[in-house]
Amino acid sequence: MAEMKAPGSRLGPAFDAVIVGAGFAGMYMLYRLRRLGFSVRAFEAGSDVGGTWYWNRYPGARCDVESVQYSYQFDAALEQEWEWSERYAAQPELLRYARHVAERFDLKRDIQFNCTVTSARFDATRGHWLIESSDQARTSAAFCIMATGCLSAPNLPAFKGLDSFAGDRYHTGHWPHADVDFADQRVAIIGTGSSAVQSIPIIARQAKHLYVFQRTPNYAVPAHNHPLTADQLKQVKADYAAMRKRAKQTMTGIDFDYSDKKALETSPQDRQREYERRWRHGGLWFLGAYQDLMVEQAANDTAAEFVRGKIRERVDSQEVAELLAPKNTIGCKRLCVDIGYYESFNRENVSLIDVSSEPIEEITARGVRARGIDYEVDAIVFATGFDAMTGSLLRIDIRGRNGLTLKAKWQEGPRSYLGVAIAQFPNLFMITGPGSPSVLTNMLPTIEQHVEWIADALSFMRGRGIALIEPSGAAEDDWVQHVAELAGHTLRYTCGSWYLGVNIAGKPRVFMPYIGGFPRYVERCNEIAANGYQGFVLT
Ligand code: N01
Repeated sequence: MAEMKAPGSRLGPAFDAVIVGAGFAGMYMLYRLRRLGFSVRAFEAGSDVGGTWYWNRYPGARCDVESVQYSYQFDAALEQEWEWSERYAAQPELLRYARHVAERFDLKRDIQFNCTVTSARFDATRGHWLIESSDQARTSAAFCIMATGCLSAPNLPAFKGLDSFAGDRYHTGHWPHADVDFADQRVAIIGTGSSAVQSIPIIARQAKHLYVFQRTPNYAVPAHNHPLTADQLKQVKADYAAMRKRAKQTMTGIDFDYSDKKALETSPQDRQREYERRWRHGGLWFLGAYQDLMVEQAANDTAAEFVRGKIRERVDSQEVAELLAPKNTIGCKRLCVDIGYYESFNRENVSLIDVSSEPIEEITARGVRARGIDYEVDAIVFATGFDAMTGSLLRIDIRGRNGLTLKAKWQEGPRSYLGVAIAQFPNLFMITGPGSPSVLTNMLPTIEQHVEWIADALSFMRGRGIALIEPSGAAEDDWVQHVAELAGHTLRYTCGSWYLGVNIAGKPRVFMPYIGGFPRYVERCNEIAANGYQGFVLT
């Protein structure tokens, strides 16, 4: 095995910190630690930076948070020089942005690409981490920082006959880098989550025929995407600092107009007007209409019925519209933001196959068999989502004190302190781990907050000669309980979402993200740091 050593480090670990992943989280962590004078190495499975936006190249992939908000804010010059072209940036532009950041801050010299970290083990004798990767390399670091992403372990369900299919097979979360052209092809797409909602309109325009296999319909609101004009960009750039500040005061870290009114205290006419106004504006903003939408089922029903009405208006066949109209709580699963999704089902070359009551029977050499019918296709697109939040961590053999595996520790669900550190795993940090707001917020500010908090902790330790940091078992227990208690007050328990791990066979049913909102979470993190890292054991 190759051993990588940092220059001049004969006794200690090769690096002060190893970062796993070079998406937006890993890139900023690298930048921050390097500026503080730590020696750092990042490992990335892909051949380039970008994380989510490197892997999710499926047709139509784009962000559902407005580009000007889904961007770094740590460097004012970067913010001013980058020009977003559209309200919601598409994947190629987001990837260009990631590459620009990497180049601008000369990050790539400390990133090892095409290198999947396979194991990370805490060596208690030496007090550091031993990290191994797929290319047989082995290194060591005082700190191991997981920037592995929340939605980066694709889920490919074990369909019977999966490997027998003779045509082309794709997963939206692991899309090929070469162009995929579905012209003149018969295509099946399995799943109707955000990835499918974005890709279906485009695949439908290319393919000879598209069969959409839907198990659960999803709510989608229109994006009303548009190019950003020079004037709009100028206004945003003049207001960036204030906008970021406003955003940090909202639950989601997005500068939205969140109403403080309640749907159930508003007349049906006013409610309809407000939903209509938000529908015309477009995007996730729709769910900010009333503060009781995610707490009171009756309030939620009013928004859900409004969207169902819109689906009936947009889809010509009322039979298809009824199948597409979700019956569950709106916002329980992640709300989708669409560009022409429902209208795709008005096309003659698109068929909706309802597999809600009878699961897909099998994948055959020639296609998909469902409800006793063989759908012969040239290609199958699996838009079947991810083993969210814990998948990317548990696919690495992570071992803490006394050889304790993370898999064993998290057997009944993820346990952490602040979603950033884990008892029995000293000097291991997670960026946007389970137990932090992460996927319920705008990922970029959330990432920045974690990175800065971790960097501050490392500086604090260096300044005081502290070698190890890890949460106490009691602090972790309290946090896990707090996260669960908060989640119990929302309607998000009412459906089988990936937030709860329900989409993965055998995964414990635990609501993984922290639902108390970004400001409250940040305040708690800051208090803990200000109190000398309260709840952590420092050695
Ligand atoms: O995955 P999903 P996704 N048989 O888990 C179906 C983010 N994202 O990749 O609901 C048949 O939402 C499954 O059915 P069901 C965003 O946070 C963001 O679309 O389990 N169907 C479901 O329909 C999002 O929430 C953007 O009944 C099966 C689908 O596959 C998250 O990523 C864009 C099945 C999976 O939907 C995940 O989205 C894209 C089976 N055996 C993604 N197994 C933005 O806009 C699964 N399904 C930024």
